[in-house]
Amino acid sequence: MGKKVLTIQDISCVGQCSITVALPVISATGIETCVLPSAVLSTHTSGFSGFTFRDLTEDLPAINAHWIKENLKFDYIYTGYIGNRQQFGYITEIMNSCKTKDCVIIVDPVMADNGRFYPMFDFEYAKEVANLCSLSDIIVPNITEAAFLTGMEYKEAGYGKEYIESLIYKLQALNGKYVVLTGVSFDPKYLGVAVFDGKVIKYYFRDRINVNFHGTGDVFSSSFTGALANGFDIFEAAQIAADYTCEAIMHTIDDKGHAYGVNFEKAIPYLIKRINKLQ
Ligand code: PXL
Repeated sequence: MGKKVLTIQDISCVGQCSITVALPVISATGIETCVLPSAVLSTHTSGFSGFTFRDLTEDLPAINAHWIKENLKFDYIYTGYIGNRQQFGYITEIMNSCKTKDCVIIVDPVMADNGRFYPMFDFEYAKEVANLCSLSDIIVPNITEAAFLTGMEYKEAGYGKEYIESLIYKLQALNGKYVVLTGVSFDPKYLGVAVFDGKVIKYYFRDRINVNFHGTGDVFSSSFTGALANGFDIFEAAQIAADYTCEAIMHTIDDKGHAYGVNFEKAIPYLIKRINKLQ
């Protein structure tokens, strides 16, 4: 039977993030993708004001009970934006009841960027996210999230390997397994990822594209999950995800007024070629 991914995050109706990215991107890699929406928002919460927020916490126990009855299991469980502290207990139950024996759990601890929490989140919320990370096989944070999860200082720039590697070792203390840290930059000209496979830390850098778009973390984590589910190892999957995210950004820089997300759709043919080793 083919591999199945379950992704748990919100539906932001408009905004090119969370499920509206994860579902098309992972599906495009040829992997069956199931969704568990944590909430439905009219837009995402960064750069829009007055968004609606329908919390779906109450639906989770019944969904879990049904999946248990149907004996539904997932080979990969990938979590992103959750949005409500009460949900973490239910999500843990769902993970425990719906994972296959070899299930890979990928936690993107979506809660912050550029040194700040997203609206509605704080260090109490971060504690719940840290608990969820402890159940994961792979944690995929940006540097702000890594700092908030570990209690280390957030540094925007001017740091060296020592800072990045102590963030990584502290994160790895949470799950005892693997860490993929995004947004790493030792030289302003380059931006990349640091990947810890439990043995060594490897880096992959691309030329920095000097524009800031929302939603690139979700594009990265979704394509990373898709690549892993296609049998690439954690470092190869991180390289594919970084390259795909750059392609998506490249398709967005000339699209004026489109800072709320990236045109990841235009780069899907590139992702498919990479997954099939045609490029
Ligand atoms: O891209 C992460 C994300 C996902 N979902 C919602 C968000 C954000 C980031 O702000 O607001 C609702």
